[in-house]
Amino acid sequence: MTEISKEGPRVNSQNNARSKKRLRQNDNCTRRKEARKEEEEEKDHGFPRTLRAGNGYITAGCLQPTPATATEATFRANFARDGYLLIRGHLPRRQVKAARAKIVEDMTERGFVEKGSDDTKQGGQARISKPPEGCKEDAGDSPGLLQRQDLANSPTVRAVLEHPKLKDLLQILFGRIAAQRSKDSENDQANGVGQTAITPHPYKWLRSVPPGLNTGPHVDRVYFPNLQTIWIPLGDINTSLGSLVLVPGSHTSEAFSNFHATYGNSSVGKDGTQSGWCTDDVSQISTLFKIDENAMNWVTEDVRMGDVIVVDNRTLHMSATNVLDPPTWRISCDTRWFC
Ligand SMILES: O=C(O)CCC(=O)C(=O)O
Repeated sequence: MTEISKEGPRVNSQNNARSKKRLRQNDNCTRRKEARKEEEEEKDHGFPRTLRAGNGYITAGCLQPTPATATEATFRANFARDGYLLIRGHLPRRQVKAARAKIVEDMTERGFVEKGSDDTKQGGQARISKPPEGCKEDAGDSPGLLQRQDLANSPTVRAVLEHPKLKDLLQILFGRIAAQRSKDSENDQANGVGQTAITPHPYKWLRSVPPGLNTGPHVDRVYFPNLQTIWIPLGDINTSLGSLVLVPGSHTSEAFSNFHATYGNSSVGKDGTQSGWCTDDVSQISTLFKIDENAMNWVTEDVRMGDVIVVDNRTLHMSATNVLDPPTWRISCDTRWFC
């Protein structure tokens, strides 16, 4: 009796402990599964996506960021392999927000942004207050930021566009080449061995892109053979607002040899806005330049203030058309650098 009464509770407590353990294991397993699912979703987050690009549509995969904590060797290796580097949070977000606020304040004063729509802290965006009908990015009926070098060079904005961390990054990617060039050049010898000529181009391609517009497919080399580009989102820009889209590996891939020997080797204009696109019809690129369809892998990503994308000047890229509703300005800047 005693045995039973003693044994009974012991068996029960063992059973309880076992079932609690099982529950805990189940819980852990469910949590692990959920975490894995979240990770998967985070990895894919809606990619591939169908995006409008000018007159056509493309299917785009996901641009792969290189962690800001990666080694210099990894930065160089990824850039050499892919022809781009996306680095999240490379610039202080607070500073980029301040630059954006300065630009949006100017646009609001001039009646281009709906007052109060751009509270970035609340996830707001610069809503368009003037109809963007037929509005050209650089014309009189738009904020014409490309012509606003005064704004680009205002201390708050310039602090971002010429942030020392941008130069540091280019130093990692191009420093050795620049140092070699400097060593080779008699004129630059005075700078001393190891000094480099990495300097920002004084002109800033500050853009306010209205709905319906994008930048067509091109490589920067045809405009600027001696410059390299760092594209800086001056707002949180998702693919619907018109983020940068590019083809990884297109800078060196054998599949693009005809493209580089023809279009890529031309010198098409200096304004860097519209002229010089390799075509107006994205669906025609592979046919026009005899590029294997399998090599035409467009990728893009939602980017945030603080992120930067370095683009090799031979990499095929464009921006997605701004299709965000309600109508919103996409604000960004291409900075160019002598490297
Ligand atoms: O922001 C854009 O629309 C295009 C940027 C671009 O093509 C570049 O930076 O070279």
